[in-house]
Amino acid sequence: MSARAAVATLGRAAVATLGRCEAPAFEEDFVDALLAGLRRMPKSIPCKFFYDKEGSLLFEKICALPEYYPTRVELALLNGNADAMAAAIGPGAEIVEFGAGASEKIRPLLDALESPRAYLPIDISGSYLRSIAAQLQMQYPALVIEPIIGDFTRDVALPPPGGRRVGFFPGSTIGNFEPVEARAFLANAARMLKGGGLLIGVDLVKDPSILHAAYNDGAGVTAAFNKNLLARANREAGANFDLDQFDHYGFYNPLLYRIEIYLVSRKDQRVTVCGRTFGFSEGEAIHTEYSHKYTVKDFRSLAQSAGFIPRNVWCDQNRLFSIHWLEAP
Ligand code: AVJ
Repeated sequence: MSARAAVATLGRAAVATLGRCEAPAFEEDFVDALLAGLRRMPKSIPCKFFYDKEGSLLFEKICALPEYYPTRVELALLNGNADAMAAAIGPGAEIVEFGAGASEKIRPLLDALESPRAYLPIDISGSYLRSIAAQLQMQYPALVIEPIIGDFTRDVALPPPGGRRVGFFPGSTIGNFEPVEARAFLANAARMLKGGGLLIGVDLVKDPSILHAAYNDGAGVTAAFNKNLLARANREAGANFDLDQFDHYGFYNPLLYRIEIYLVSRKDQRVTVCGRTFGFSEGEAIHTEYSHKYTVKDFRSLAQSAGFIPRNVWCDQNRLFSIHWLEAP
């Protein structure tokens, strides 16, 4: 039963106390996922819920942090190799971006591509996406821009293709999936992009201390980004998390090639979410994110096993980050 259905069956009095659980369609998703995740053992909250308005702004701050190299290095790769990437993609492509965010990274490509047919940014953050798309349209008046509000980790309804369809999936967001899920996502993308391909950014395996610093910045922005999940629960799910009683904890697990991120309870405590009480023991963790890292070789074989033909790879000199061009046969 969904949280909203539960509220409906509890009747008037309950609705008054659970008022904030009566959320519009997109937040209802969050409330349901939050309740389900807190009932699980270990407790967890899916990382896609980081990106409400506050979270999207905090993520933009992360991208500007000295310790967080992925955004800077990937943008430099896109700027420095846009012509070669555009040549690989070919003329008349219809570009679909998965999780477009601020749509910053598509710009060097849009400038280099030969007569792109359309740009379809998909993002979960609706109002943000609309304003970004409107801004981009003013700068690219001739380009067909069709923003699609949706969750690309599920099936998104796309309009029928207007030509060769090419996916753009920067940021190493693929790293949020566990490898089995990453392969399923890629296999689905390969079907959807048949006859075209996928340009995808992938963060690389490297010295664990560099990875550790990237997710434990000195200014505490990553901690605030992580804790925003609890702040969001307070805003949208009638929760009463005390943000000072949870700590951000992130580390690199070198056996599984991934950053693991948690919120750890500082004490035994009870928290109310949407009228239900959840107990947290001292030291108990809520899992909030994985960020998997790959070697170039391992990512190419993953892509191949999902039905792509791996073609070009672009890497920076320090081998911090990679961008792969995968053909979808
Ligand atoms: C947007 C998923 C690529 O995994 O590096 C940054 C998210 N989390 N700092 C990443 C994130 C903490 C980011 N991705």
